[in-house]
Amino acid sequence: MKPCPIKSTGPPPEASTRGGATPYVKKERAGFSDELFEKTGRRTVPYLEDPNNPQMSGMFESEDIIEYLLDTYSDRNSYDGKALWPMRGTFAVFTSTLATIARGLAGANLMDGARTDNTSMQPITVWGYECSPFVKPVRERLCELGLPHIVIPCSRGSENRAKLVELTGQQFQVPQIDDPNTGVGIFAESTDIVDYLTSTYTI
Ligand SMILES: N[C@@H](CCC(=O)N[C@@H](CS)C(=O)NCC(=O)O)C(=O)O
Repeated sequence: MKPCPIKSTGPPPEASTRGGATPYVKKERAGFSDELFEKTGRRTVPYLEDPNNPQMSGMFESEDIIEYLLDTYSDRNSYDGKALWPMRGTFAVFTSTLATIARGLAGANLMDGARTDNTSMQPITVWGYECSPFVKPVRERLCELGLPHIVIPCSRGSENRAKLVELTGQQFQVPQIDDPNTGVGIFAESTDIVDYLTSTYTI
């Protein structure tokens, strides 16, 4: 496990034990961090579980996760794996860290006023794709509010794009969200979505 380049701004770690024997360092974190800790004894992310593959018991290391996803969900003979080098290893961590710093560590901490029952909400569906500058602020705000969410990836070439168009009857555009907690219905425009999430899920 590599140390996260982004340091926590939370309170200092507090020692705790799990199972009465092994000492773990318990850090006070928001959102689902406690659930992850109870389940695995760790608080590092990413952590992957795959309900499509019950044999896979859970995975922490980002490189292992990428390998697992490529092995399980791609035809590795159909492309040159070396071409993925910018997405992997030190280069990927370095460039991702630059992006995170440029975004002011958005999404790293729970925002003031976030409702304490946010983690109990039904997952909000977000249609988007990772590199979209309009999707990013929405996902950051979901993290800052501690809201569970499901991302439907709509990268170019994905059939999810046609599904979104069919659902909305409008020209393709992301981000869009659907919030089953309020029944507001699917809607677009990143600034409207961020405003909606903030006003609905803060006190
Ligand atoms: N004003 C919109 C702009 C949304 C937008 O332009 N989204 C781009 C993604 S960055 C998009 O959906 N482009 C169409 C495409 O990817 O085919 C917002 O703030 O949400």
